[in-house]
Amino acid sequence: MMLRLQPALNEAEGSRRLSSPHLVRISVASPDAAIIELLGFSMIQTLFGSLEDQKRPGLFERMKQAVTRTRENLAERIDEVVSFGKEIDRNTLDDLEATLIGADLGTTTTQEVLNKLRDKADRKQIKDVQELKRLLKEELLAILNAANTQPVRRVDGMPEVILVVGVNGTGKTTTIGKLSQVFRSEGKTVLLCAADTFRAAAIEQLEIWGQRTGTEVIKTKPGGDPAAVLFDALQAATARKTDYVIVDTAGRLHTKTSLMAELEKMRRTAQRIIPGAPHETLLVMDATTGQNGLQQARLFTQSAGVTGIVLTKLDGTAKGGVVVAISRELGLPVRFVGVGEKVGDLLPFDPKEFVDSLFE
Ligand SMILES: Nc1nc2c(ncn2[C@@H]2O[C@H](COP(=O)(O)OP(=O)(O)OP(=O)(O)O)[C@@H](O)[C@H]2O)c(=O)[nH]1
Ligand SMILES: [Mg+2]
Repeated sequence: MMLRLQPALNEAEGSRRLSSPHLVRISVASPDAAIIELLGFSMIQTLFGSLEDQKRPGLFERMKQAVTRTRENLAERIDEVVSFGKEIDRNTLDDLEATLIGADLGTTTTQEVLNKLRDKADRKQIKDVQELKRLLKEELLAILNAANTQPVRRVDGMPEVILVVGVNGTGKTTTIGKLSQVFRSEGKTVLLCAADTFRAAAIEQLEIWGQRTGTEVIKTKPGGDPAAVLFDALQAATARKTDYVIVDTAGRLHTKTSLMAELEKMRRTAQRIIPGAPHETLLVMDATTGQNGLQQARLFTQSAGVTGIVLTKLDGTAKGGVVVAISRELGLPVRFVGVGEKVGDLLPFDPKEFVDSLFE
């Protein structure tokens, strides 16, 4: 039996990926297993997902893995600061300050959290280090839950438009590739729009992600008008009743004013073609840049109508506490986190799961 395998279609995230359609011959060797001979290599795969898939840890485990260094930096330091069995008073909490700042919670957020804890310590409500951690988790969770803007609801039958913005190098294009994979694996249709026309390489990079995830890319010539290519993409998406359009944008800050004007023009264009668009404007932030990244992010939140955050490179940092600082200081929810460079390395952000993963 010969089959054509479409890359990435109906694949659970992170499973074996093919970069282009492959002809395969399947001979069923047992009721639930098939030997798949791919041109060039062969592998054994069950009919209902690869062996690799079955071994994949759940989302919580993946989050835990991604924040390993942050956890070491936070929860384990707390154990060092607060000796076992010792009653927690104001002085102990003063020692905690450096730990929280070290995990990149930021000074404002750290002070806010510590003030709440000091009140409790004064009333002798923190018996031991376990209690302290539980209260700290509660405070962090409350901050994360307070930021809960929702995307604009799409009109039925019209595409949902997601504009992806952020400083260059933060991971916009990579995130778009991963996001496309998430939607495609849910059976949705997606169009990518290459509106970062400033660098020729930017368009090519998006096209590679398009091939990887089996998603069409609407593009123009390098140097073309980003709003014009957005116009084309939205017209195509409307005609085809595509579920999602994800728009890549440029991120250079040295042309800050023109970049913001460019984004504004794109928003107006989107609005003219699709009611409510862009429904979601995701600001991509690099977790490794910590508080500096937060400063730069403010420029976008002030003028680009951001509705949610994607925090990338959480896998490479001990300062994952910046998630809390972002939510608190930008007042915006983190929607996804990037935990690696591969197509399956995007996790939906769940505040409770995140806080638990920092302490368990
Ligand atoms: N470890 C890790 N690396 C990531 C993650 N997300 C993106 N990267 C890497 O970060 C680098 C920059 O990513 P891009 O997607 O090109 O960033 P960009 O924002 O589109 O950059 P410009 O187009 O220059 O504005 C690449 O090497 C990515 O592989 C992540 O979650 N974890
Ligand atoms: Mg890019």
